[in-house]
Amino acid sequence: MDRINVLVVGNSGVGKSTLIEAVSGAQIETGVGEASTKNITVYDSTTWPIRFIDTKGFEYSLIEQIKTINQVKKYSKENLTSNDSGIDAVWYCVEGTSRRMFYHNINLMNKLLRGWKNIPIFAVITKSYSLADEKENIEEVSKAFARGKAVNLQRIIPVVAMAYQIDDETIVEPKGIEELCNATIECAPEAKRISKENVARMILLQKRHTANAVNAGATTAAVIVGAVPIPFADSAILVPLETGLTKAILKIYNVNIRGDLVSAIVGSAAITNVARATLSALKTIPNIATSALNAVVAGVFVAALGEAIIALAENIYTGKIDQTKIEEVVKFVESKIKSNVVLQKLVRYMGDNSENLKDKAPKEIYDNVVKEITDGKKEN
Ligand SMILES: Nc1nc2c(ncn2[C@@H]2O[C@H](COP(=O)(O)OP(=O)(O)O)[C@@H](O)[C@H]2O)c(=O)[nH]1
Ligand SMILES: [Mg+2]
Repeated sequence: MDRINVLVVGNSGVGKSTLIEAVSGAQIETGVGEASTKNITVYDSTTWPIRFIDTKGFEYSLIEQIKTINQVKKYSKENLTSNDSGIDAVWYCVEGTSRRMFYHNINLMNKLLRGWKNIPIFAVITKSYSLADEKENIEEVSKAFARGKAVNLQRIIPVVAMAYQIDDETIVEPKGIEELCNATIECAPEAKRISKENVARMILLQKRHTANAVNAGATTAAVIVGAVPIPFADSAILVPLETGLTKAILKIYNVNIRGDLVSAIVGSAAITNVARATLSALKTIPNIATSALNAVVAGVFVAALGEAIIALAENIYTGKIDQTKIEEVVKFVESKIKSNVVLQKLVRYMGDNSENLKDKAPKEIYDNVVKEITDGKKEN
């Protein structure tokens, strides 16, 4: 099937680039001419049949806005042929935290895209961190469209493209991306040819991509938290982070979290003992500061937990594991963590390389360890 060409517009800073990067497999398309496309960046997703045209200059300067539109037109004419304009849909991005600007911004986008009649429009409310504001935001966007000239508005979708950390234990998990991509491909006439199985596969890949991004963020945080000079395995220092991470991943997979599921996992002695045992084994390694060892174990352990939770969530999502059987769930997570390659090979690797690693910062040691161990895995 041909790609669906989606033009992404909205003020600078609303989160257009973050949104596109949050789409699974979205990679910058190379070979797009330089000077004449300074205000646009093109991405193809390898998961979704979508090509994104990311734009700059949609605010303040009218000249930049017109330049951008002209670049889009030129690019479309030369590269996209699916219909007259080449553009199959537009994502209008407005920021969830600036409701007062909705009408002004939507009106502006309508004016700038006036040439493209009847093009399907998706209103994206970016940075929709506040659930309390969601309903009113949707209503206000809807009113803003009603007040202007009629356009082909398809859907209004609140989105969080990247996890947003409110406090130690509260992460606003990403949401809305697969809904937005799915609705977008559905509006294309060719969509009829995509099988249900393929759509389900895209959605699962998207969830996995989103969950991995959340895990990467939590892992970086764990390395920082772990570097404090308290032996973390003996304290509760990582619990808030692990709790937030576990909840966020389960939510991405629409798992309805039952009361004690998360605390049963995070508080499981069998699971905590894996981290503790790793840390004791590492204590015998010379050269590297205890705080750096703590930091690396914290990072590796949280990453392993995150990967285990992703595996768990996928199994629950696809109906292979029953989340109400808490004992079974905890056993599954425990076995996944124990079979984590990085965690298994960490002690040996650090021992063999302590001389090279000793002067590096914790995050650098962590990145090095993960890279070397996982590269080794591919060769074996
Ligand atoms: N945590 C979080 N930050 C976001 C999100 N969307 C945008 N941002 C932040 O907002 C800023 C502007 O985003 P960017 O994508 O560059 O906006 P653009 O100018 O429209 O492309 C960046 O610092 C982003 O990290 C989101 O969903 N979650
Ligand atoms: Mg940008």
